[in-house]
Amino acid sequence: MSYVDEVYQRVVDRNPGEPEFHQAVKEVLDSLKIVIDKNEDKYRKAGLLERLTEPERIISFRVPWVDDEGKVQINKGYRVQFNSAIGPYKGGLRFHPSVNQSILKFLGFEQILKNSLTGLPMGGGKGGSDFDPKGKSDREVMAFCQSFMTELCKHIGANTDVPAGDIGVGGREIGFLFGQYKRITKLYEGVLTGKGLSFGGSLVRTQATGYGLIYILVEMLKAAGKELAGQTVVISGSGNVAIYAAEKAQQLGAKVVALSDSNGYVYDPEGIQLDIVKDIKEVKRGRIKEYADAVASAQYTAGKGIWTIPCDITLPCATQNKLDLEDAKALKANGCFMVAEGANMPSTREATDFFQENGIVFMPGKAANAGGVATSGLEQSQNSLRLSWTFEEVDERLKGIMKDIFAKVNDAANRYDVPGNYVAGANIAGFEKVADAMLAQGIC
Ligand code: NDP
Ligand code: 2IT
Repeated sequence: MSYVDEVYQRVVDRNPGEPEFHQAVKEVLDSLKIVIDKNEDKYRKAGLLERLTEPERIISFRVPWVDDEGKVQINKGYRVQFNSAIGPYKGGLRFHPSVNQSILKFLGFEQILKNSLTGLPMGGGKGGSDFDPKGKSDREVMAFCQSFMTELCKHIGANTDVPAGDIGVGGREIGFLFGQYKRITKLYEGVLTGKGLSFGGSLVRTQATGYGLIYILVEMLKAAGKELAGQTVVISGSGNVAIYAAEKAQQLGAKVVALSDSNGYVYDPEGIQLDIVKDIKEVKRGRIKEYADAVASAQYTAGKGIWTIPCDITLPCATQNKLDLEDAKALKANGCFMVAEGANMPSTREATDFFQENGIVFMPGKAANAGGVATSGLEQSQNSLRLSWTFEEVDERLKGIMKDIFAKVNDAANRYDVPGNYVAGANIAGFEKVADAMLAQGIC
C-alpha cells in the first residue's frame, strides 16, 4: 500500500465516527500523492503525514450558563490546536448546534493549509460549541460567551492561539469574548481577531472573506480570458461571507440573483438589493424569506433548490456538504462555468470531482476563502505594531494576498503537471511550506 493510502486508513481506523474529518483528509491526501510519491522515504521516515493528520492538542470542556428563564444550560466547548509548524494556532470559533469534534477537526485540518497559502505566519486551529445563538437574547449570548471564555482563556494567547469568528460568531460574540479574556487574564492583547474597530479590530476584516473570494474569482476569470462584469452569480448563505461576496461582486458589475439560509432561498432576477439583506440579517437577525416580503421582484422558495437557478458563476457560502452531485449536474446543465467556495468544504467530493471532470473551473475553499484569515493576520500585525492601517491599505494588502494565492495554486498545479486543477494546486502549495517547517523542526 502506498504511504498516502496507509495514512488515510490509519486516520479512518483511529478516528471512528468522524466522517467530515475523514473527507477532508482524503481530499488532501489524494492530491498530495503526486508529491509524496516523489519523496516517499523522506516523508515516511519523519512520520510526516501521521503527524500532519493528528492534532497537536484538543481541548474539550463544559460550558454552563443561565438562560433568561433562570434555567441552567450546558453546552460543549472545544478548541482543536491542530498544527503550529508555521505559527501560533489561528482559526475561527463556530457556534452552531451541529458542532462536534469531527467538524472541528475537518475545519482545523483545512485551516493548516489555508493559513499556509496566505504566506503569513499562522498555524492551524478551530474551535466552537454546539450552542445555538439563534433566538437567544443579547444577555444569553453574553452569558454563554463569558462562560466559554472562562475556560478557553487558559489555552489561548496572542502568541499561542488566536481565535476569530465563523458561523454564529461575529462582532457581537468576539466583543463579549474579548471582554472576558481581558477581565480574567489582565492582558489587553491581540488574542482574538474580528474585534470592534474601537478596541483593536482591523478595517476590512468584516468584508474580508467575501471580498477576498471575489478578488480570487477575478484572477480565475482573467486566466480563463473572461471578466466579472455582466456575469450572473448565485450565492448560497446570507451570512457574513455571502453578504460581502455579493457586495464586491456587484461593485465589479456582476448580477447577484440569489441568496439562501437554512430554511430556503430567494431569487430576484432584477438583482439582489443588499441594503435590504443587510437590514434583515445584520440588524434584525431575521430570515432570508423576509427579503421576498420586502421586494416585489423576488420570490422565496422553502427548502433546497438554489442550485437549479441558471447562472454563470456559483459561490457556495453557507456550510459544508450542501452542494452535491445532483446540484453540480443541475448547475452544469444550466450553463454555470465557474465555482469558487466561500464556505469551508461546501461541495461534496462527488460534486467537486464532477466539476473538475466536466470543465467547470473550480477553486476550493482553502484558497478561495483565505482572505478572511489573511486579514485576521493583518489585524494581528496591527495589534503588535499598536497601529491601525486605513481601509485602503488593508484592502490593497488583501488584494495582493489573494492574487498571490492564485499564483501559488496555479503554479503548483502546473509544476505537478495537472494544469487547471486548483484542488491539487491548493493542497500542494499549502502543504509544501508546512512540510518544510515540520521537517526542519524535528520530531515534535
Ligand atoms: P454566518 O453565521 O455569518 O452565516 C452562515 C450562513 O450559512 C447563514 O446564512 C446560515 O443560515 C447558513 N447555514 C449555516 N448552517 C447551515 C446549514 N446547516 N444549512 C444551510 N445553511 C446553513 O457564517 P459565515 O458567513 O461567517 O460562514 C459561512 C461559511 O464560510 C462557513 O463555512 C465558514 O466556515 C466559512 N468561512 C467563514 C469565514 C469568516 O471570516 N467568517 C472565513 C472563511 C470561511 P442560517 O441563518 O439559517 O443558519
Ligand atoms: O474558516 C476561516 O478561515 C475562518 N473562519 C476565519 C479564521 C480567522 O482566524 O480569521
